[in-house]
Amino acid sequence: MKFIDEATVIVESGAGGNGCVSFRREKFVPRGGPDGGNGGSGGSVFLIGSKDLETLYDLKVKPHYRADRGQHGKGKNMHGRSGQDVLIQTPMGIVVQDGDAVIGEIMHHGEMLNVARGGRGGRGNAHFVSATNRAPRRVEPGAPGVKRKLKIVLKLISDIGIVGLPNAGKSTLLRAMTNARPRIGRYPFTTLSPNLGALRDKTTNTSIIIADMPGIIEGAHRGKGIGLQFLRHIERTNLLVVVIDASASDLARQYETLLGEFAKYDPRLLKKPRVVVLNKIDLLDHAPALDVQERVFCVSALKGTGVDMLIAYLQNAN
Ligand SMILES: Nc1nc2c(ncn2[C@@H]2O[C@H](COP(=O)(O)OP(=O)(O)OP(=O)(O)O)[C@@H](O)[C@H]2O)c(=O)[nH]1
Ligand SMILES: [Mg+2]
Repeated sequence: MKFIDEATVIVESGAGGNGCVSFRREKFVPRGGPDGGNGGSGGSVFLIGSKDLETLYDLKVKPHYRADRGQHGKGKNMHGRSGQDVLIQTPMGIVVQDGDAVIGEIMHHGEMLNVARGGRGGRGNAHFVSATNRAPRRVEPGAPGVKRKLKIVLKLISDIGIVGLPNAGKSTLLRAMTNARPRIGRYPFTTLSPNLGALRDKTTNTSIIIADMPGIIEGAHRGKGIGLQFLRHIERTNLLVVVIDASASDLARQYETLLGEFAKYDPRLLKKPRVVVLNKIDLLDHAPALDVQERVFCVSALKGTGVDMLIAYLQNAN
């Protein structure tokens, strides 16, 4: 299925039903009192988090949602039926915006967010009886529903993000560390959308979720390549694993290019803890060197060399 991480949906809540003007009419009760019921409230539209969904694909193909209106109140003190709510299932880890304003997030399974509140039902004339007015003709109309255009953005929830230039061996590293089986290729941009893998810790019986990102190239922050649209997914990670192809030339420049893109996209990314992985050491006959402040691991994701040490570090860091 296509990985869709952004969708626009139009949601519309139902209007409330009108209150009713009515007076009791019975054969031997000449002037029965007012008995107009209240209108029912309009249905609301809710988003609800589901652990079974991974993309916004469903919202992309069905972007319109509308809840029913409330029924009008009736005589004999009958209140109108409320309109049914509409529940839209979404993946977890979404941010919901109306224009530029963030109106909420859904982070957990079953978490609900009311994105279009149903209109209140109007009160019927029975409600307005008072000592001075025993036969009110006053009623309220139902409140209108609201219509909103929402932008929904999916940000993967992962603990660790693997980032790097194209072809550095990010997916191979994810494969070496987790149960995930992402595609691996000798050419750049093999990975077109993030791959998630779980790194299980058998002693504590917990998992760390690791996301392997598409390659980032110079100019990504301006939309070059495909890395940019996925940079936001790493906003939420606790730690970045920066993979560098140690068999290529100029490791320092690879590293600077990446950090430069982070800085231009969102400087907060640079504040995240990170480690550097010099990959493909099986192709070298000398130990690679990169002079940086961060912790550096030399590995061969393909052969598995050095991967255990990296795993131990990540498990302790999380
Ligand atoms: N010799 C060697 N080759 C490796 C190693 N890790 C990855 N490769 C190779 O490098 C190429 C790219 O690997 P990928 O894991 O697809 O790289 P990536 O960083 O995910 O690439 P994109 O998704 O395109 O950005 C493949 O041909 C891999 O087999 C390694 O440790 N040693
Ligand atoms: Mg890849």
